[in-house]
Amino acid sequence: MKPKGWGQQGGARPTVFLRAVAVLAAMLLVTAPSECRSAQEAEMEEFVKNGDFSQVEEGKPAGWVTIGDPEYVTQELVTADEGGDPCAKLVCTRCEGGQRRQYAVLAQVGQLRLEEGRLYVLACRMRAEAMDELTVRVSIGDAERRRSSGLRVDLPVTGSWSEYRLPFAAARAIRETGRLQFAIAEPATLYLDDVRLVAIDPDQIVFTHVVPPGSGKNLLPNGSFELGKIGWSAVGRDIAWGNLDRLHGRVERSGGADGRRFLRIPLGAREGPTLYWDYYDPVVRTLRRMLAANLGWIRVDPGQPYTLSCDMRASVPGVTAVLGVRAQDPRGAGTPRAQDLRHEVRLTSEWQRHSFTFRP
Ligand SMILES: [Ca+2]
Repeated sequence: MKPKGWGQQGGARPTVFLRAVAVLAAMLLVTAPSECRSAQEAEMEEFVKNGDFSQVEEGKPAGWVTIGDPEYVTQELVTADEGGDPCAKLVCTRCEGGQRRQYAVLAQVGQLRLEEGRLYVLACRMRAEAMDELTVRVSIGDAERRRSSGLRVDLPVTGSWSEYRLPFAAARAIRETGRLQFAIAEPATLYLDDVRLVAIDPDQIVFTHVVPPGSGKNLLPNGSFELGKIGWSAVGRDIAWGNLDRLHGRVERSGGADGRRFLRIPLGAREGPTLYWDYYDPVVRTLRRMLAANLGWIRVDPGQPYTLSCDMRASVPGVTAVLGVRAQDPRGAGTPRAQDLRHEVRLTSEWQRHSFTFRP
């Protein structure tokens, strides 16, 4: 989440105080598609041929091919045996840069049949050897028209087998010219197995990582920070990159507008949070805006009015803050209700109630 205007005005060194009975950034509507699972998924239609790589033709996986520019890429696809279980092994020994970034690609062409707007899950297992970037680009698209199906993601891989599960809504229909591909951009070895692409029924989706409803009217737990930082984060979900993977600032024990405690986020100059990041180039950057977001999705009724409100004040009058919610829809990104809703406010040095009414 990238809230706009959440930071300082001018060159002063303000401190933003945030006292939320609601929040600064709430995550709304039931679901993160990557966190959902369909009970009947296993019974759904399969679209990938020889996804378990049990069919072998002349030492190579049947139904699978390699794609790449031979001027820049040298690669070979074979069937490997991992403890009695056959899998695909893509060995890339040369991957040189041309005008464009070059890839060694393991692909299945012409088997897929996707309907526009329908929900699918692509699942597979992967591991890699001698890979520096530890990244595999997985995508489904129309190769002839060079258009994505809506699935195009860089997945982290390691030397050990990992399972992957990628729910997505098809952005367009995919027919005979469709291509499912796993691409690497360096000399390395990729192992792939148990590739499955199934259609899922939105009505069968069970959502997880949901905030359970409380006894009161407020849908946000610990909105007053009386329990400290419990239930809060910097980006609204658990992440494993950068040094700002948790809620910045501290919970003060007295002086709150509701109860005793409140969240204080220092921003600006030396007091501000610093992002350290090393992918690809080393970055040390003082941040001038910072987010406090609740953990977990909150179930809401689409189209109904909801109000996000909180008490805020700043050490310097005129500081801009933003109240916001992120809405998600079971059908995934790109649907009308999957959106970020923002409301910008100006703070004074006194506690003041700010509210934002919206219809998700
Ligand atoms: Ca297998």
